[in-house]
Amino acid sequence: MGPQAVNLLIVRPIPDPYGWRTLGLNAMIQDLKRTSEVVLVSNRLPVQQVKRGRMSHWETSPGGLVSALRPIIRDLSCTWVGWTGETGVEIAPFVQDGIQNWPVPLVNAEVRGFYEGFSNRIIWPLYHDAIRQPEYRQAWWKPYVDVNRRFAQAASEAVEPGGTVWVHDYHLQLVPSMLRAIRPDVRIGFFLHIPFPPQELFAQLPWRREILEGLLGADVVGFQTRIGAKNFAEVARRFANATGSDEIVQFDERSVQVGAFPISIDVEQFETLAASDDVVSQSIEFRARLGGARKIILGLDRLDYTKGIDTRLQAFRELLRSRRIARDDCVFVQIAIPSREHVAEYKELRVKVEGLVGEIEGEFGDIGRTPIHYLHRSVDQRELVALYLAADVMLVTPLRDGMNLVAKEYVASRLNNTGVLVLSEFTGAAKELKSALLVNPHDIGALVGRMERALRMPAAEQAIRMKSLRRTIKENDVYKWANTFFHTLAYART
Ligand code: ADQ
Repeated sequence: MGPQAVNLLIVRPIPDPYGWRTLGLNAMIQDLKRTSEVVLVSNRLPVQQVKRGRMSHWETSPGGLVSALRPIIRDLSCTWVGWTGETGVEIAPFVQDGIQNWPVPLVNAEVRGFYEGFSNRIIWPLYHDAIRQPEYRQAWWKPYVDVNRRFAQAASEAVEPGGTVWVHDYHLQLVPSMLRAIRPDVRIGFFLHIPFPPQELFAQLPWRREILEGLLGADVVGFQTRIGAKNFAEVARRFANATGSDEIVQFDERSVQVGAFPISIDVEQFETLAASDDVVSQSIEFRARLGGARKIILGLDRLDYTKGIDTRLQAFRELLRSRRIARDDCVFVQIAIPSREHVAEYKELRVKVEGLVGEIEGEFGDIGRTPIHYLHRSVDQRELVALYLAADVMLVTPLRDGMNLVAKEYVASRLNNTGVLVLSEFTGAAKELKSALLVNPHDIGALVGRMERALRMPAAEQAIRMKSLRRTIKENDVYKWANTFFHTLAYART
């Protein structure tokens, strides 16, 4: 997946959301677009732009979705529709690693209304149990509709007659019905990566009927868990006049198949990395740098209030205060990847987390020895696996999470069946990874107890649990996930 030259890159400022259409470049761009049998649509494209001086090129972003889909789409003509992450620039479609990338332009005002506003301050908190109060601001609805329409339009131009379009995630819930209105000939799938909330919460959404009608434009609507699928079917019947069962919902004289498709990871890829010499030696070095015999507890997340990083830190402080584990016997490493830094709740969370880290250091640190290491940055994949190998205990304690891939990545990396996964009951992953030490992350006392138990767990029990976890993830890797979804979509009764 090395860098490749861009086929054509046109980057120029655009004066307004639609102004680019008048720039006179449209005819040239049209010539370069080819239609595809399969079109994937997600908020972000699977590529990132790497700039060196005045030159720039695209690289495929590391990530489960691209690697999961590549074997399936390899022999098909495939297009990916999405935003590049840059505003105010127009970029023509280009091919990278055999996939045609079809950029959808956004301007700053849209990023504020569609992305930071409607998607991340209404849908994200509401769908995660409303653990932060959603801000139902009317002004964010229009940009959400407008941007969804632009994505639907792009998908409709990209797909071949009778082709398949797979739409991803909460930013694009209106795309299925908008696309169906333009292209009734295509098969449309939708997959939600985050939880779908129960009726009592979803009912709050001022645009609940419109969102449901948007999703019901798909032939298959997929969720991470059975409960998410059931919640959706219930609200579709209650608020959108749909009928039918939890599995086949009837709407607008069509059948919509609803189901659970728990996402996973490329298990083999993690196993290969975990067995490679450089990763193993880096993990040994991490261990030595962290204090040799000390047990290592690891947390690794996007810095997001759903991930329970603050309560996890409070629990670690309680554990040290209680002296149930001596401060010299363990060390906590928290890696937090920066995320949505323009959104107020995320700024507040950073202040809170960094405050707690400081308090723990102040209370339990010593000259030359700290009980906690906190990194506010991303790590590359080899470093990531080296950390998983070094960690005796992995703490995955979100207050709510659609799936949580970190838990699966840790398990995939533990080739020698050692290590303990402490996993929140409120993750999708907990439905599958039943041999983990499950915990209610809202209960700090329970978290403290689980941490202690994990740190003291005998090797024999670790091995039994880890073997069972590894069996589970090997049976359902990301290839199976993508295959199952495509298969369901291909055979859906419509
Ligand atoms: P996320 O909320 O981003 O995903 P998660 O499933 O844990 O959560 O995936 C995070 C990914 O980022 C993992 O692959 C992890 O390795 C990586 N990562 C995290 N911190 C990192 C760091 N500091 N440096 C480098 N990499 C880091 C959303 C939903 C989840 C759902 C996924 C997939 O919120 O519930 O599991 O999509 O559907």
